[in-house]
Amino acid sequence: AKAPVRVAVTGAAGQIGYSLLFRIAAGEMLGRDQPVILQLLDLPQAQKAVQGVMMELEDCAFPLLKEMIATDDPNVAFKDAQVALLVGAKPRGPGMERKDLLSENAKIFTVQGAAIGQYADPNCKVLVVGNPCNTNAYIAMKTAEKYGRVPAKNFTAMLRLDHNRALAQLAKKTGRPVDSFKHLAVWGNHSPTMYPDYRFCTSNGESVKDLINDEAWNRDVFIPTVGKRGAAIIEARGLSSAASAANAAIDHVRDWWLGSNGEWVTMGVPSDGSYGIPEGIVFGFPCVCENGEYQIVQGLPIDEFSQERINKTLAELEEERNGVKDLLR
Ligand code: NAX
Repeated sequence: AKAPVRVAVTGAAGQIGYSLLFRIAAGEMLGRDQPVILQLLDLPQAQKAVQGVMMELEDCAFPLLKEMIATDDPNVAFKDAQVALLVGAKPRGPGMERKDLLSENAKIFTVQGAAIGQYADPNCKVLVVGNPCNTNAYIAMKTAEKYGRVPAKNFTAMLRLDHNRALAQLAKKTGRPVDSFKHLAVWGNHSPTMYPDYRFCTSNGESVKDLINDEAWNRDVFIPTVGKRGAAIIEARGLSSAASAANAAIDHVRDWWLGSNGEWVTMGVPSDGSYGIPEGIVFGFPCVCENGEYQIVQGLPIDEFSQERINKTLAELEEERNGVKDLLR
């Protein structure tokens, strides 16, 4: 039997946590033959709720769930973790400016980045879900870097929900099954500036761009619908996306861990300079995963329209990075 993998999850008492933990314990993330140990982090005031979630996990009698711990100490939660899902974050409160949100979260992600950098498994794969996820991942990466153990490339942010949302819109538009689409990309920040890009997308070998053949729909319907989907869910549900976010987190880590079988998946990863994105900026790129590593898909032509979109989402990320510069000294 395989040795259990330690999976740290932060924000374990939150709504995404409630959709996520049961699926991890059921083997949907790391494989149906992979035992797991859950290391759950949440704030002191949420510990009682975490205990409740653990009681329910216990009551599922999952064969793969070997052990669980709950803690409010990041150094304990990330100890020897091979996968870390950073879901917990400070939500934007009433009257809070974007820059307050950034700096409040910067504090959380410097602490957690330091804990990962010192105590996690040196190959720990980190996925940041908590918003603003690209910049939070950047902060955790930069902080962890100081300890020289966990490589910068292991710090990723979740663009997969945007990728899945884009797939769903394409399926609706064309009437084709969602799993017929290959080679979709979402570039940039997990924010309304992201650029979902179906120029390279195929369905059963046919060009989706040719099938749709409607640039106005791309510009005026598709891109804004995907970009504003999070807000539309809040408007309808009175709560932000949770089950679909948990599902995307499972997809992201599963493909990274087990491989994407040659298929493109969107991941927010620290740029290596690809497509002119400055090194280190955590940016949504089309990636292919194999043997536990991701590679950014190279050599895609970027036309003028796409370059404008990429520049816009990049400018936002550079502004976010500048906003937290002083905290990273
Ligand atoms: P909830 O407010 O339901 O839960 C958050 C949990 O995190 C709470 O239990 C809270 O006590 C905990 N927490 C807060 N600060 C913490 C810290 N420093 N350490 C450990 N735990 C901490 O939020 P939920 O709906 O679960 O969303 C979590 C995060 O995901 C939010 O930041 C949200 O914006 C973000 N999202 C990101 C998405 C993406 O695609 N990247 C989509 C969904 C979601 O909006």
